[in-house]
Amino acid sequence: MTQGLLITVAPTGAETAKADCPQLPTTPEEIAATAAACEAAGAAMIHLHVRDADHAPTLDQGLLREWVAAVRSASSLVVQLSTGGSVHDPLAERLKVLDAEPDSCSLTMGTTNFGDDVFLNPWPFVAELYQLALERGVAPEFELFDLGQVHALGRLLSLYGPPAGGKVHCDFVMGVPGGMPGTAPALVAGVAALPAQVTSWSATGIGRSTLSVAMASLSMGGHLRVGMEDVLTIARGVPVENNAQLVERAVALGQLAQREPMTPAECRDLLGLPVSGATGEA
Ligand code: KMH
Ligand code: ZN
Repeated sequence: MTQGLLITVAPTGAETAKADCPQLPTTPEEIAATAAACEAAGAAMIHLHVRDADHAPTLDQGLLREWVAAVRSASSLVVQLSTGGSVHDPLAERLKVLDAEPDSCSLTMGTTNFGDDVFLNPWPFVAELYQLALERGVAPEFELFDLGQVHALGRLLSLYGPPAGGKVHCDFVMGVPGGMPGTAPALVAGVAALPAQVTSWSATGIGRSTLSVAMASLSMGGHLRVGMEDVLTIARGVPVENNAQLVERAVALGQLAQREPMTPAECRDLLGLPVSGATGEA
């Protein structure tokens, strides 16, 4: 039996300006259309960063809820809200993201230099966010930007136990200037260091590391995250047209590895979420 392939799409992020990339989805209407197209292409989960009317990153509670509703009305995708936000978002606002009732949330396991900025994730914040996710039944996806964060995940799980559904899913985010490189040896080291409680993992490579990380992940039985949060070119000098194009490429890579895309219901099972819990799912 072949192992299914979870494809998560991260369509927007917090770093790219709409003015620099008009095809970046930054409105509820564009995110709904993106969700539908990416689900049709083979994605099962969406990692969302929300933008305001000026296309700027925001953690406004009303907009978070509006974007979650937009995705749920247009698709069955598992909705993961970013709690990372932008490097400028205060920790207190990042904790409130869970009030918007996503299925899943990102949870970064430590502070990382992020280009010229700092992506702040002090231990007390990580622990509080995890306990909040446990209380709310939100499935965390542990984001791992470097090897130290892989070890921090083991510490978190031994202190507070696994998520409510018993599944531990994490995602290697590689190639960020300041984090681990987007290379096969780095991924091999990261996977070797995963705590025993981890039940599934995916990987994404930023920028030009996207393909090498995707192929390394597939070769090790991992899952994939793709999307315009992480890469804006489909080949050197060729801009991505839309997020579905990146999902289609991930599906094609998976098929070469004899991995068929997971459905959103299969993704819910992978994350330990109730399978019938999502709006829009039978
Ligand atoms: N935008 C980055 C500073 C996450 O979504 O949780 C953080 C980030 C991670 O993208
Ligand atoms: Zn993100």
